[in-house]
Amino acid sequence: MNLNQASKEAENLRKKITQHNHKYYVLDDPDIPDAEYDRLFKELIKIEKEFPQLITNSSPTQRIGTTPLSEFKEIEHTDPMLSLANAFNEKEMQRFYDRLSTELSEEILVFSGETKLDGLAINLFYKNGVLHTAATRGDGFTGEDVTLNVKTIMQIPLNLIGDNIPKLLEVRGEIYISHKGFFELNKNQEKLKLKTFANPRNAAAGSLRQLDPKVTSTRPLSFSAYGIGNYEGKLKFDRHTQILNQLKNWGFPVSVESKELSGLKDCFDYYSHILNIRKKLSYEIDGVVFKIDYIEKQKILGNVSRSPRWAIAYKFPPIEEVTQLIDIEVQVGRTGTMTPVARLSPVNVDGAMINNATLHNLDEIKRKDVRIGDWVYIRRAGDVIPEVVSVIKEKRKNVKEFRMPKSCPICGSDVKKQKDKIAYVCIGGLSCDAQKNQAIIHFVSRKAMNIEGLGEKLIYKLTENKMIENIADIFSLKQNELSALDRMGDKSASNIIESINSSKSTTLAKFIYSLGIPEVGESTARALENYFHSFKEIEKSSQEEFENISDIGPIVAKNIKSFFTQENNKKIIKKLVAAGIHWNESKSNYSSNLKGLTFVITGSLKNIKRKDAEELLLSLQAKVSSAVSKKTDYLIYGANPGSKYEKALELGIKIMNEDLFIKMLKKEKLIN
Ligand code: 9MJ
Repeated sequence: MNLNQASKEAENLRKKITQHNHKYYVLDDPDIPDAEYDRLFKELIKIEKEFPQLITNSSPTQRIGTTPLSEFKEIEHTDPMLSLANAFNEKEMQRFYDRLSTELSEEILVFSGETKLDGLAINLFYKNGVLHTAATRGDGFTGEDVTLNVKTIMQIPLNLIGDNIPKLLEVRGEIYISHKGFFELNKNQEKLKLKTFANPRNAAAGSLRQLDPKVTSTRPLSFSAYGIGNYEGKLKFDRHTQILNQLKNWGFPVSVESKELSGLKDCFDYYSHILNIRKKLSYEIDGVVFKIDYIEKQKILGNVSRSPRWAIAYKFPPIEEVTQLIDIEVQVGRTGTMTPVARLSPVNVDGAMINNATLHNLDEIKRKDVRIGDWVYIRRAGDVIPEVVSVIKEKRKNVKEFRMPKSCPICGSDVKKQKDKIAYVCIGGLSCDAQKNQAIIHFVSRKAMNIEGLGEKLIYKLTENKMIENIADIFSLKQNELSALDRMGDKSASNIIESINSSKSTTLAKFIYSLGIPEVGESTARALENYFHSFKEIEKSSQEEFENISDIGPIVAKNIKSFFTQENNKKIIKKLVAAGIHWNESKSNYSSNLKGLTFVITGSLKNIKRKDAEELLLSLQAKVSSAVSKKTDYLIYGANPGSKYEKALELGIKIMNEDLFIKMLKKEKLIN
C-alpha cells in the first residue's frame, strides 16, 4: 500500500468506525458483531503504525491520551455558559409562566420540556466538525480544559456525522454516570481499596477531573446534549427543539424524554409524568427544565445576571429515608460557629450512602425535638448536605437529650451564644485549632489562593507541629522543613513550595475571598473588586460604602468592616503583602464619568466580547442590566439589535452603536 492508498483507506475506516461507534454507544443499536468492529479498528491501527503521518487528533484510535497532565489549563467560553433559575413548587412555576406570558403578550407559551440531569455541565467546541476543545462550566465565563478526558467518552463524537457540518459549534450538555455505572465503579473502588464516591454526581466530577486520561477512560461516563452556544453554520434555527433534533443528527445523545409543550397545564403534566418515571430512569435527575422554544422569543426575554430569563429548572422534592440517630457531635467551623451534626446508622438515600446529617443549630434541635437514639427522617436533595427532617416519636425508646457543650471540643475555650443570633460560637478565635485549620484550608482552596498539594491532612500536621499558625505563615515555609516531615519526599516538598510561590500572583477578588471574611463568598469578593479596584480602598471604606454595592446587605457590610478593623487581621494582611502576594490594580483609583449609570447591551458586537464589554463597564462603576426600562441610561447596540433597540427608542433612551462605545472606552483609557 502506498501513502495515497493508505490515506484513503484510513479515512474510509475512520468513517466506518465513527458510524459504528454512534450506533453502538449513542443509539444502543449496533449493526455489526463486535468481532467485525474489532477487525476494522485493528486495520486502522495497522495503517497508522505503518504511516504515522496519517494519524489525526480526532482519529478513533486517539481517544486515550498517553501522557498525564500536570494541571488543567483554563479555557474562556466564547459564549457564557448560563445556569438555570429554579422553581421549587407550583406557585413559583406559575409565577415564572405568568411573567413570561406578560412580557411576550402571549397566553399559550410553547416550551421544550427536558429532564434535568444531575451531572456536570460541559462545553464541547467543534471546528469544521472536529472536536477541538472541551471545557467545564467553571464560573460560566472560564472553565477547565478537560479535552483529553472528554475524548475518552465514547458517546461524544470526535467528528460530527451527517450533513451541514458547521464551521463553528459549541455543544452544551451534561456529563453524568448512570446508576449502574455508579454501582459498578464503587464496587471496583472498594475492591482496589480506593475511596468510594458518595453519589453519581461526585463520581462523574471526580472522574472528569483526573489528570491522567487513562484513568478517566476506565470510568463509565455518559453524555447528553441539551443546547448550543456559539454557532456559525448554514442551517438556521428558529426553535430549540429543532436544535435538539439537529444535535441528534450530528451524532449526539439527546434525552429521549424531551417534548414540545404548549401552555402551563402541559408543563405541570410533563413534570408529573417525569416524576412518575424518575425511578425507572437509568440515571439520576433532580427535576425538569422548561425552555421557551422559539429562539426569537428567547432573545426578547434575554438573560439576567447568569441565568436565561427564558428557562427554568422545576426541581423535584427531595428524597427522604428513615434511620437511627446514633449520636450528636459538634463541628467547629472557620468562624467558630458550632454546628451540631447527627451521626447516623448508614442509610442509602436515593443512591448515596449517608452517615452524617446536619442539624443546623440548637434551636433547630429543640424545634424538631431531636434526641440521641431517635429514629429520624433524613432528606437529601441533589448535592446539598443531607439534613434531619423529623423524628418518628412512636419509635422513641431510651433516648438522651443533646446539650451544647460549654467548652469547645477542639480547644477547650468557652462557648458563647451569639448576640441576636441563634448560633453558638467558640470564642477561641485563631487560637482554636479547628478555626485555625479551617481558615487555612479555605485560604489554600482552589477558588481562593489555589495552592495545590497543601491538602487538609498536611495542614493539620503543619499546625500540630507548630510549623504554621496562620495563613501568612504558609509563605515562610521552607522546603527542607517540609521534606523532613513523615511520608514527604523531596519532590513533593519542592512542588508545594513551587505552588505556594506561584499562588502569589492572584486577583484582588480571589485574595479577598481567600481571607475568609464571614459571609463573603466569591461573588461578593468580585463585586468588591469591581467596585473599588483597590485593596487599600476596601480596607478603609465604611460600612455604608459597602452597602452601596448592589448584592451587599447590611450584615455582610458589617462583617467586612469589622474584619478590616481587627488588629490581628491587619497584621496578617500586612505579612501576606510583604510575602509578595500581588494582583493587578491597574483600573484602581479611577473615578469615571460613567459611575452609577445603567447600561444595556444588545445585538452582536464585532470588536469586543460582550463579557469584556460588561466587565469594562463594571470597572468604570457603571451598572449593566439585561432589560431596557425607564431606568436605563444608555443602550449599546451591535448587529441585529432586535426588540431592546425598539424599546429604547420608544422610551427615548440614549443609544450608542458599537463604534461609539469603543471610542468611549478609548477615551476612558480602558483600551488602546
Ligand atoms: C440539564 N442539566 O439536564 C440545561 N440541563 O440549559 C438541561 N441543563 C441548561 N438544560 C441552559 N436539560 C443552561 C442549562
